[in-house]
Parts: sequence; C-alpha cells; structure tokens
Amino acid sequence: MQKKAKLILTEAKEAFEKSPTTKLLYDLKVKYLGKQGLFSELMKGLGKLSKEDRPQVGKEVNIVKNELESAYQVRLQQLDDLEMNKKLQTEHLDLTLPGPDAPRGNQHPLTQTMQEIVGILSKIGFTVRTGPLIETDWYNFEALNIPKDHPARDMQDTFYIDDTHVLRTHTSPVQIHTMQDEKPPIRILSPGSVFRCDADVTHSPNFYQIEGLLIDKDVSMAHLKGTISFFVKQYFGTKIKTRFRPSFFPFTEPSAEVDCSCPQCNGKGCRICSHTGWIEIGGSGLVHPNVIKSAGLDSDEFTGYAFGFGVERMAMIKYGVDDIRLFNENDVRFLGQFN
Ligand code: 2U9
Repeated sequence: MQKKAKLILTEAKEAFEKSPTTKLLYDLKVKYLGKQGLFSELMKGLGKLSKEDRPQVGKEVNIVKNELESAYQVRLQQLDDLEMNKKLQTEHLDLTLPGPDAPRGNQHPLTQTMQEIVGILSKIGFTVRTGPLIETDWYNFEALNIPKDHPARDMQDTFYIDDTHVLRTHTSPVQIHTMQDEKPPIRILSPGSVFRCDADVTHSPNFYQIEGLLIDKDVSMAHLKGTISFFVKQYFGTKIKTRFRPSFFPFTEPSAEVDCSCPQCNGKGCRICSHTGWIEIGGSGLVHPNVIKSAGLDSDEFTGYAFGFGVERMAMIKYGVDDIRLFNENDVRFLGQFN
C-alpha cells in the first residue's frame, strides 16, 4: 500500500509540474487528492489491513499524501507567479492618464430661476436684501397692515413658533426692516424661503418668493406697470404681454394681480393656461400708507410700489412643470434637464 502511495505521488508530482495553468492544476488536484480521487480510493484499502498493521501503514500513507499536498501548493504558487509576471509584461497601467470624466452637475432650477429674476431686475437698479426666517408677529403681520382678524393669520396658514413668533409667511418683513434701516429712495428685492400650511400639486409648505419694493417721492401705478412689463418681457420673452387685474391685499392700495399671456401657447389657449390665454404670475400694488407709517417713514412725503412672485410658479410656467413637488424630490432625471 505504501508502494502504491509512492507511485501515485511520483505520477502526480510529474503531472503537477507539467501542468501549464492553474485551471488544469486544479483538475489534477481533484483527480489525485479529491474526495473521490486516487488517494481516497487507496485509503479505503486501510480497512482490509490487520488491526496491528493499520496505524503504521495509515501514518506512512498520510505522510505521502501531505507531501503531495505540498507539491500542489508549490506548483500553484509557481503558476500564480508566472501568470502575474505575464500580466505585468503584457498589461500596462499608465497612472498618469486622467480618470474618467465625473458627471457634471448643475444648479438647482429654483436657484437658476431666482438668479435670473434678480439678474433682470438688477439691470434697473434693484439690489438684494435678505432677512431671518423666523419673524415676530409684528414684522410678519402687524407692520404690513394685516389686522388681527385677517384670515392669513389663521393657524391653518401660518406655522407659529410661539405666541409672538412665526415662520415668515412672505419675505415682506425684509422690506420693513430695510425701510427702518435705510433712507429712501429704496429699490430692493427680497428673494427667499417662506412657509405656509398648504400642500398640493401647486402649493408647498416651504417655497420661495421674490418680492420687490420701491420707495420714493411721487411713485405711481405707471411706474409699477412699467417695471413689471419690462420684467415679464425679459423673463418670458419679448412677445409676452402683461395684464393687471384689480385685487386686494392689506399691504397695498390700490392692488393688482399680474397676469402674463401664456408663454406655452403664446396666448392662444392651452391646458397650462386653462384655455384662457393668460396666466397669473403674482401680485402688486402701491404700498399702503399704513405700511409706510409702520416702518417709521412719513406717508405724506413717501410713496412706493411693491410686487411679489412665487419662484416655483415662475419656473413651472416657463418650463411647463406641472407638479411643484418635483423641485424637492432630488431626482437627477428631473434636475438634470435644467443644465
Ligand atoms: C411691503 C409692502 C408691500 C408685496 C406684494 C404681493 C402683492 C403678492 C404673492 C405672489 C405669489 C405671494 O408667493 S405668492 O403667493 N404676492 O401677491 N406681494 S404685493 O407687497 C409688499 C411687500 C412689502 C413693505
């Protein structure tokens, strides 16, 4: 039995050494050392030996088996080295090559829209002011001539922090702060985040507004209309018309809602403009004398106009987006279209 083991060893060692690849070497390992291999077959013969002979023969055959296992490991290492050397000679890695291009991002469509609006109005002298997101009841409502019983103060519309503080429902408090801090003429824009208890396809509880305020002597509706018409043509295109509809806001008198001819159908009527040819884009008016007085200015000396746009709405109208929630879902398939 020991002889037979040695014969297998000699044959297997030779076969291992001749094996040209690790794959073939593995097949040989199965042939000789596998569960159903030649060595296992040989071991079955141990059972036929006498009790006295079995331990010694078993020991010797095992030594041969171990030798064969080492021979396999040695050859495996040789072949691995050969294969690695071959790879190193044939495959080249140029570490000085530039890596693959990283996909290029773009600014969020709302940031782009906000910057575009600011860019247009800055051409006619408006500069940007910003302010805190948490405001006192006085700056958010009282100073803007919004009386205590006004529906906009309802818990449904406003996020209250405590009895006297709210998440601002519009950026108008920024204009009150500016009127308190700076001397007229004032010509400012306040872009920023605002909060209202409201959520559906066209309303988000946290959205962006951009408001404008001009305070000077003898300001009229004509100045307001000129500014807004200029803005609309710059933002939507020179063919787009502007229309003012009488309205009511506590902070302006007179007040007007601002419509533009539908940029999607050029005023012919489509699904976007509910077949009217017109789309509401914001509100405007002459600043109410009470608001001018609240901010500490003389309402006999100074007059002003103000306007407000929703940034999401401006982007939705221009790009034909029908669901406001898309702006906050971080889906790059949507966001990447504004590159
Ligand atoms: C001061 C005085 C007056 C800003 C104005 C509107 C009309 C208006 C809406 C547009 C879409 C709000 O986001 S929206 O829902 N805004 O209709 N905003 S006048 O009036 C002011 C602001 C500040 C001191």
